[in-house]
Amino acid sequence: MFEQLAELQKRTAEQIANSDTPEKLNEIKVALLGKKGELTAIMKSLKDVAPEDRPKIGQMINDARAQIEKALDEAAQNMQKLVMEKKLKAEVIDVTLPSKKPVIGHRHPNMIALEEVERIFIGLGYEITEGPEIEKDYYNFEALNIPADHPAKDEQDTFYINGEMLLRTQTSSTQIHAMENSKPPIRILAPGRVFRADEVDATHSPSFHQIEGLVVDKGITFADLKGTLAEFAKEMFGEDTKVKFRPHHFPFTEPSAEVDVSCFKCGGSGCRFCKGSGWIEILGCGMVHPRVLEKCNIDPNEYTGFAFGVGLERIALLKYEIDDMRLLYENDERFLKQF
Ligand code: 2U9
Repeated sequence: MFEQLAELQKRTAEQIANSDTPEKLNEIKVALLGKKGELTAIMKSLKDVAPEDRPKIGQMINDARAQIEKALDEAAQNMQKLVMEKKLKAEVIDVTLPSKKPVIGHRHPNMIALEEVERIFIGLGYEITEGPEIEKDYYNFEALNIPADHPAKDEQDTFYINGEMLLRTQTSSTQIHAMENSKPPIRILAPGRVFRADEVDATHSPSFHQIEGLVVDKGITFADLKGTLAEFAKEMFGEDTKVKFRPHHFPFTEPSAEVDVSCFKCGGSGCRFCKGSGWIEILGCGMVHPRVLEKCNIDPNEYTGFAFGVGLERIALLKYEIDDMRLLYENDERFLKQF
């Protein structure tokens, strides 16, 4: 028995020394101390030993078992230490290396242009108002004096959600809410996203942004509108910029006009930028139609108002000399960082 145990201890020590994974150590442990293990079998055979020899042999088996368990534990600990050392070496961090520079984003040309327009009108005493992108037909069309048979109401031009709700085609609905909820004097600027069922090309997109202005008070005339937009054009495009009003038609304003600014590239003499005409069309405007005031419970005999609308992308394209609107929607950092 003594020799058997000594041989077992020697063999196990060799096996432990040759193990290089925790799994192998576990295999050795099971083979010795498991239910059907070699040492377990020796312990079971103790009952066949003569009673007077049992304490001594029992002690020997227990010593051998303790020694093997200790050797297995030590080997496992060493192995863990080695694994940890290897891991730490592989993950060594050089704190003296320079860090990666974070990529800083850029303000979008739309945003730069919007903030510039807002700055100008805030300076003229306007408040910025925003409204919902999903609107009732009433706020987008009916309250703006756009009749049921108007071509803009066609499903080819407007995204309808159902019979009553739609994606707004202009931010004017925001101003209708403002007129319903407050009394004149009103002086507001309504920027926001609008939607039209347009195909994408260099100058069209199904979703773009508008900035609309509205002033309602006693004694507001077309002269106030002209003065306001002349001032805006000078601040936005340069002190020498002139404005030209051409008669136009909108259902929500009467009279209505389209406004050109003198070309800020050539000063009006004609160039590639203004297609030789010396003028660039930038916005639409007019005196708020009396029917629109009436629908908002504002007496058109007591109050008058003017309104204007401008496409934000159009301003950004002109001001930053961008020739394709699609560039404004791609968010390519190489494009954006130029502004
Ligand atoms: C109310 C009454 C009237 C806003 C106006 C325009 C003229 C106009 C276009 C510019 C380019 C739309 O983005 S665009 O395609 N807009 O020409 N907008 S007057 O008139 C209003 C607004 C609110 C209550």
